[in-house]
Amino acid sequence: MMETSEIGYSPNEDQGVQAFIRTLNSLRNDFLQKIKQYTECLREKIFLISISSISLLIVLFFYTFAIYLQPIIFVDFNKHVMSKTMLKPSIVSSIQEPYIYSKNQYFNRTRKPSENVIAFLVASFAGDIRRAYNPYPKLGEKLFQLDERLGDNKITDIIIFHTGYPFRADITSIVHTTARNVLFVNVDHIFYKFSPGFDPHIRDPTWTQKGKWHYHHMCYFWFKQVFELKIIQRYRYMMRLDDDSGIEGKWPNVFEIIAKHRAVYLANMRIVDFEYVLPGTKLVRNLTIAFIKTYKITPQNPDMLAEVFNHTIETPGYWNNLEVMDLLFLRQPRIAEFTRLVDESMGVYLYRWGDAPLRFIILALFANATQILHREKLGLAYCHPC
Ligand SMILES: Nc1nc2c(ncn2[C@@H]2O[C@H](COP(=O)(O)OP(=O)(O)O)[C@@H](O)[C@H]2O)c(=O)[nH]1
Ligand SMILES: [Mg+2]
Repeated sequence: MMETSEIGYSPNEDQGVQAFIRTLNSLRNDFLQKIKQYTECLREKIFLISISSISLLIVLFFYTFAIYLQPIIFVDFNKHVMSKTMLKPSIVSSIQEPYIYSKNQYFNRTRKPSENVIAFLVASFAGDIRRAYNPYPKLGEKLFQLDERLGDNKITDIIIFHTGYPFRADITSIVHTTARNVLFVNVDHIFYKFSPGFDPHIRDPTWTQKGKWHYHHMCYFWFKQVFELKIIQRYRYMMRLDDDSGIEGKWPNVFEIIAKHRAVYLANMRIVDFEYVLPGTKLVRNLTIAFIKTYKITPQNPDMLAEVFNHTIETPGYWNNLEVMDLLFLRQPRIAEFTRLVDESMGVYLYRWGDAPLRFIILALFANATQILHREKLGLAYCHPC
């Protein structure tokens, strides 16, 4: 038998093996070359993907902070203005006010809320104010007058914001007085709050009515807190009427008039707060300037704004014991920012900045002349005190 190894030494086969090895080598080189190219290509891709991801993360990071962080202005009243950032507060509460009682509940019926609302604020006969009185009998008269005098077909809901609680007899009397739905909304959980950082013990107010800080709480309520209540989010226009104010003669449906004119506010007559009566009133000007500069606001009503700055001792306002407001307009973010700034300055409690001059400034900044209707020009009569 022949040995296999002997056959392998034929010269032809040797050449074949070498050719085979060459092919193998060239295949290996090709393969390595391709792997190298592929790795380089992959490295480039990974590099690009990393760059894109990092950019995306950076964009996301700043976007998130743009939403949650924003400038806050510190106004020291020596006219020094600084900017800083802090968390944005939520304007619209998602928590229903804890104690609400409605005429619908009283009669055990359901009825949809109206489009607009008429709101009162009253204290209860509780003795927590210097001259405690029962506001409900007089309020009943006002509601009766509204049914008689306001041409809205008696469909607009009434909200009575109250501290303390009406007695059962007061509720019964009110719900039988008017054809409208009435909601009694207790506001004890917010009414007695102060601007953050304000210390009510160590300071005395520049103005007192009813109780040490009661008037300030009232201003704070109508300037800021009322717009944060969940119950008013369902309404478009809100008429505010104080319990010592009333409409006289026949009034048309003012809500419809505002809507028709695309207005945002029905103003009562103009009044002024005097610096010598309320020291610190005019400091609101520094805050307004700081706000305009920081937020690059173009005032919509320059003439009106000039009125805020043109008098040495007077700060103007519309006497808002009667007013009709577009709630959508007043809840816009820029106005919420202004409100936040006023809150942080503590001006309502330090200097008794009233809700009337503050509202006037907001209107001067954000509403043009055609968006403000005037009660007197519409020939609508009213009384206060009455
Ligand atoms: N719950 C409550 N309501 C108040 C208080 N002070 C004023 N109000 C209400 O806020 C509205 C305006 O008050 P008012 O004393 O007439 O203010 P003025 O006309 O600016 O002097 C009225 O409807 C009052 O019933 C208070 O301390 N507590
Ligand atoms: Mg009054």
